[in-house]
Amino acid sequence: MRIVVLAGGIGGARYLRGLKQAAPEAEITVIGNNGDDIGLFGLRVCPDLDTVMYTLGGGINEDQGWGRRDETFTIKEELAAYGAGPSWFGLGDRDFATHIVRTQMLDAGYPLSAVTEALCARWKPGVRLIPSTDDRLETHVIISDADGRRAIHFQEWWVKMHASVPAEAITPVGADDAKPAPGVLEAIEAADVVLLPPSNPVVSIGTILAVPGIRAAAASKTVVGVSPIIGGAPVRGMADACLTAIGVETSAQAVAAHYGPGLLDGWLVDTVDEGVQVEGITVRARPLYMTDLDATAAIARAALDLAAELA
Ligand code: FO1
Repeated sequence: MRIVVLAGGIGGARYLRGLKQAAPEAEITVIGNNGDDIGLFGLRVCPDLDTVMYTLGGGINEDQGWGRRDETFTIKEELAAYGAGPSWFGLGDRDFATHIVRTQMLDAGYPLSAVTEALCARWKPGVRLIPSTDDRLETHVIISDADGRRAIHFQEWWVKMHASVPAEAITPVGADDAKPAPGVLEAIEAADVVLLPPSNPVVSIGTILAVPGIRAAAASKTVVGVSPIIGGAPVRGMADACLTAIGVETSAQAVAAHYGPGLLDGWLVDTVDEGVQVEGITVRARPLYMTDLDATAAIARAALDLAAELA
């Protein structure tokens, strides 16, 4: 079976671990979000691609859900001693090596998709990981605060401000002109099913879908999603702040309606949301907390079962 997954960071990566257990024989292609990518200290940092790669490759800091385990922060401390910012983004020493290799390869002319493949040769995530695009794509957030109305990088809003200032708009800068990375559309065309994990529907999956061609390709397939919202609240992260910014209510029903029946065929909601209905989309209620690997594999299996029914 060929499965394509559109994945953000922590939620996507953990879901993928369950999917690998649920479908060990499947050929899984992961299309990763680039909207969180940021240039720091002259280096290209791709948090969501790295979170998937480290999680599936056994190198993730399990408590945080991002960054490397057994990490040290000597470089960060040394940079701070020079007053070289930003200090609010925690890059560890081991993680720095990934960004150095990535940046060296990008500077040598390799596209991000080839660089990601090279990094994965070390981590062996057991899936094919492709960025949504090789073109520059970054999510920016429009805010108004004491410094006036301005656009800031998504990571500044998310990590530095903890989304405490309301987002007036969230924009995937560069998306309109971006082309899907090589292999993205081909993988979707060849897929038996496209899965949407419980990733952020705005800044993760929404940004992948904003790359021209990806949404249309996925829409022609059987698509099953897992709600990131349980009982009216995000399971983790600050998806509610992102949904509010685009005028979507924080509910399992509203997120499915936002994706729309043109894209989604099936939608898994948690048992507390049993009874939710969305026009044109088949909804099933299952326990959706990814408490451990077996629980996560059961969620992935439920998505595949629903897809098989709807195909
Ligand atoms: N998230 C934080 O909350 N604080 C950090 O300092 C931080 C550093 C960081 C470094 C590398 C990396 O790959 C991810 C990192 N993240 C950090 C997570 C990341 O900012 C976001 O959670 C994701 O981009 C959202 O998917």
